[in-house]
Amino acid sequence: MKTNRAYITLTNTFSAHNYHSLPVVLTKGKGVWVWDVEGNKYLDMLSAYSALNQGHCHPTIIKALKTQAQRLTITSRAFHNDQLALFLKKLCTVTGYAKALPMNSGAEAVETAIKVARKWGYYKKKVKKNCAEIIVCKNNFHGRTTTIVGFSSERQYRDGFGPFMPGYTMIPYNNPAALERTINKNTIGFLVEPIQGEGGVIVPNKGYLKRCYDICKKNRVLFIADEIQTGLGRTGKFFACDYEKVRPDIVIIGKALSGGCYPISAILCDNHIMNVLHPGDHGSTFGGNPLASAIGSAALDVIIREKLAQRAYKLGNWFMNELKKIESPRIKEVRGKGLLIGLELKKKARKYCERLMEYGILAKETHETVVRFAPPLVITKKELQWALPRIKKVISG
Ligand code: IF1
Repeated sequence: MKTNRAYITLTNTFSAHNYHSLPVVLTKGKGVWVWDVEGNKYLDMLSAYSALNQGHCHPTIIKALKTQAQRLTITSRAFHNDQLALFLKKLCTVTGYAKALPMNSGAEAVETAIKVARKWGYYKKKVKKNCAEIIVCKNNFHGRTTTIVGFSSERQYRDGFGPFMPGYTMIPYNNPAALERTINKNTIGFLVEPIQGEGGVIVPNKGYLKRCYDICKKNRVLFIADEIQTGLGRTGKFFACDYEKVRPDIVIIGKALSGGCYPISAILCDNHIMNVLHPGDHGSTFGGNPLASAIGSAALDVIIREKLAQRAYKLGNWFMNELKKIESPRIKEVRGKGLLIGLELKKKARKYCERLMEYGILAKETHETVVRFAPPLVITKKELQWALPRIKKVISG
């Protein structure tokens, strides 16, 4: 049997050094638990950045995967397949949108939303050719393509990757007045995360999304919500925008849309927007393939059948309150919604994540000082109760 160390050395030899992973090599997962190659067991409190809302290897999703994998995996969109329609119908029925466009990664879905919004801007809003502008927020995270990092405010994400795409204007997050001030006749969209995940689990003021939405409506600007991390139950509602009864013009989803079993993403919008696309305008070899569609269908079933949003709401509120009770001069703030929780420390969080690992809890720091707690939504109160004293010990010990 190889050790964690042996695999890590091998990875360092053959992999690009674009990650600073915690020193653990996982080999098996079930529900909220994972095991490393040396047989140690851990509680997964990261959930692959919310891709695993349904937990590791959910039997319903794995069954759909196996069944479909033996029948038909991909046709390309040159031909139809018998799984896509059912998946998209389910997705549209559950979310209340008229149409969905499937892609693979989150970043690709963000790019798709940008393309659809721009085309809507030129053909419907009649913005002058090549002048469309999209407003984004400071401290955003929408993915890693050259277009997307071009409108990031994080120096490391941009450095060395220019030149960048024009057509983006950055405003501060959580500031509706800035949005109102910045919109001009060429503005076609406002792209926003309902809660900034990578930004450090930043929860905007109550009413922020609604006010921004109203400003967008007034100015005929598309309100585009990146719910890739916050959507599909994570924050205690199906979409985080539901808290403010905001129905975005375009919703972007990914991650848990497959329950972590396959890269599946999508954008959702109504006909008057989606219909700007015509054959040949956009596509993807793997997007909407039958294997992905069968998996996506099953992953949605699990979210609904197991009431994962409601679970996240109840357990998240309880767990966050428990975390707030921890008395330690090291803690700056505990914040979040549902089971997307950030514990901000006054110093660097990496060391604490390493210590949590020693206590059997996997969590990952974000923005240097924030420990993110985002376990699979299938977690039980008992399992959270198991984690609490360990977290307390690491944070205050
Ligand atoms: C990595 C972070 C989380 C996202 C939102 C789009 C995407 C993401 C709101 C792109 C992706 C991932 C990327 C992943 C780590 C993870 C992450 F720490 F980097 F920021 F979740 F918080 N919109 N977030 O959160 O989706 O193309 O990756 O499928 O290692 O870069 P993708």
